[in-house]
Amino acid sequence: MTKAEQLDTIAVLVPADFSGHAAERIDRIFRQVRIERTDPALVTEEMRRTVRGIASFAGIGAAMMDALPNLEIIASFGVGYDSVDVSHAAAKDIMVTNTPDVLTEEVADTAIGLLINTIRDLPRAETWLRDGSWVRKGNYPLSRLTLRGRSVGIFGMGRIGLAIARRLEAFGLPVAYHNRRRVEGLPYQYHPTLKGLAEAVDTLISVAPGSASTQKAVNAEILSALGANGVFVNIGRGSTVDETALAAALAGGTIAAAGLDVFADEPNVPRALLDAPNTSLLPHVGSASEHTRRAMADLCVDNLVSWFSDRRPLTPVPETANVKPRS
Ligand code: NAP
Ligand code: 8YV
Repeated sequence: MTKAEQLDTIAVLVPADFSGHAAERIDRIFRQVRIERTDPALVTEEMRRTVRGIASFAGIGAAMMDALPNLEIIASFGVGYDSVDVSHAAAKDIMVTNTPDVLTEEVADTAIGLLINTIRDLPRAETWLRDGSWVRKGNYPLSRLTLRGRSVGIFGMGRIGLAIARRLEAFGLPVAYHNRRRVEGLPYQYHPTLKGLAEAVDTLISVAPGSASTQKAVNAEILSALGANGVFVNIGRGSTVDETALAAALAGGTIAAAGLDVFADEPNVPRALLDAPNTSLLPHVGSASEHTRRAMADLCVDNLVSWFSDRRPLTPVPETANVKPRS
């Protein structure tokens, strides 16, 4: 029997909202089982008996894992896996994989675009042209803020943080960062606390993962430390920000502007952030090009193929890296 014939007997559960390319590949290689959403109440007896893998955009909680006793692997679509209960997965010997590296440069490009949009007001300038204001009212007002002379702090100097830092270097801007651990060999100033970083810079870019340790880390104190000329950009996770404190800081002039690609309760964006004249907002499009989403889809599926054919994952998350295959 060939590997492909063996793989096509393996049931892989795919919730409805998923990448078309990944779903097509799963359908060709495995026995794909579709489900409307990741709700344990929708798990049938047949799924319970047969499903050994999940491929998903959406979060997978403990109850979903418990509903599938033969589940061996969750192939999560995306590098951030805060919506997967990885400690429960590790406790149940379920492998979790993510999609690092293949999206790093795309997300760093988006972060830089969002930074410039926020500081130079380019989306509103384009609206000015398109709605005829240029003809009727003349030139668009000069931007109050500039990237020139800024110093940038990166909260989360990992793969994407480093790709952002390299771009900023080419812009001639000094870069500093905060992680829990200093990264050896980097030419950027390390700050052991986020507050220390915010005090030292006027532009803070967050690309930190969502987790208990980063929950609302960017709060009123951090924004106040950034100062009145401060610009905050978030391309990491909305959960890392106290959005109420951010809206107040923007309204009261504690900081000058914010650019946000991610929000605490997506797709719902707080009214105060939507209405603020000093925000630039994107609907979580950091990695959202066809090119990069295809590469993420391939890595997501390749993890399933590698697990079920060679019994090893390609890109396990650290929390489940030691999970062993069941046979
Ligand atoms: P990564 O390489 O794992 O980098 C994460 C960095 O954050 C690490 O350097 C880590 O360093 C630091 N960190 C983690 N917890 C921290 C804490 N409590 N305090 C301070 N620093 C902390 O991950 P990546 O590939 O760069 O991705 C980063 C995140 O970007 C993802 O998790 C995801 O949430 C987000 N993302 C967003 C989009 C989008 O579309 N907007 C796209 C892709 C990724 P230490 O462990 O030393 O603290
Ligand atoms: C995707 C992301 O939007 O990789 C991540 O962590 O946030 C984004 O690339 C998301 O994963 C799609 O589900």
